[in-house]
Amino acid sequence: MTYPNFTKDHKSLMAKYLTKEVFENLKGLKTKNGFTIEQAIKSGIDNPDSGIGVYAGDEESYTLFAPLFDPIIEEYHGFSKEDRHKSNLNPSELNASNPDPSNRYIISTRIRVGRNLADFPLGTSISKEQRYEVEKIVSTTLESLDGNLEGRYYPLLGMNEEDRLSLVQDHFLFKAGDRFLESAGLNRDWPSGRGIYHNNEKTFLVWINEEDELRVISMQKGGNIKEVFERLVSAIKELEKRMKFAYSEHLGYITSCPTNLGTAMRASVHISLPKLCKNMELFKSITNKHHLQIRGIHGEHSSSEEGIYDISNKRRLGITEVECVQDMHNGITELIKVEENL
Ligand code: ADP
Ligand code: DAR
Repeated sequence: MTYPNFTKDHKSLMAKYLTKEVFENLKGLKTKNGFTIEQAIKSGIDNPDSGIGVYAGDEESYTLFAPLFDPIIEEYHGFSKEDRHKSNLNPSELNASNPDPSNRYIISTRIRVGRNLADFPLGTSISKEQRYEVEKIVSTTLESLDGNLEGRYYPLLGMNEEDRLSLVQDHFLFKAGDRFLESAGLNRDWPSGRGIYHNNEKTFLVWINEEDELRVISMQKGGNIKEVFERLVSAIKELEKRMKFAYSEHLGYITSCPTNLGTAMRASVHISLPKLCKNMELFKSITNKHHLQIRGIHGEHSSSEEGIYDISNKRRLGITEVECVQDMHNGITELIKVEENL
């Protein structure tokens, strides 16, 4: 492999930190799963508009290719190679009364974590057979759950296209064909080995084998952030009794994209801010202050519709799960206060 021919359009952190020297040091290396730097950076080369531009193939990638991953992790998370992640999944430490009890602004709340099985490579380098094994282990474990987590697994293979589109449109299911995931090798053999588990109320859901092997999701209408977090924590605790997830003292939960390391948590609301969205400078000054990210309502790389935005925590590594949700709650509380005073 020769040094990539970056153009002026390649603005990702990978393009910034993959100097010729770093490339020469890494280009001949392979992890025990055979994952190479060439595979890690392919998405960022194919998609110049990538923000990050790199994916790991396994936990070992983060140490073997550290000369590239470390500066990216430091810039995105403000987390140095000497830092150690910490976890706190105790909802009683969350100070989060409903910021919108009359449901004037918050349409829905969703908190998710990514997880990957400890004894398998990540989706970027997993084989078809291993992906099937992950699907079987996870779906069987989920279907053993009871109480408010009880539900059913729906494989994507063979799913009625109308049902699939309706689940995506209603924000329950991942979209298909993401070009960033495609280049990273995360869509190989699509749709086999992929699917969604959910309880009858669709307030507890798990995606299997999309960007990570599990995306564990708690969501509901309205702004009762604490209740959404409590349900997610009880689900995580049930799953951690039954499965071993890839975790490191330094990086926390291991994920395919470095932006999701640590808590692997994204706590978001879909919120309507019709006045504030006309003053994006003020809007962004508040989200920046609370380390929040603004997205469109159909997930990443989508646009907002009718002044409705997806607002979520940006920081995931080096802060705890409680702090991720607290970031989001505090920012949303201030956004609503400013919207009411406009
Ligand atoms: P992820 O949060 O898993 O990283 P995305 O940002 O792509 O992924 O969102 C995945 C799906 O979840 C999208 O359909 C998006 O509309 C939906 N979603 C995200 N946040 C919320 C929310 N607060 N309420 C309802 N749906 C949401
Ligand atoms: N394509 C990646 C996405 C980065 C963060 N989002 C994730 N992991 N879904 C990029 O470099 O933009």
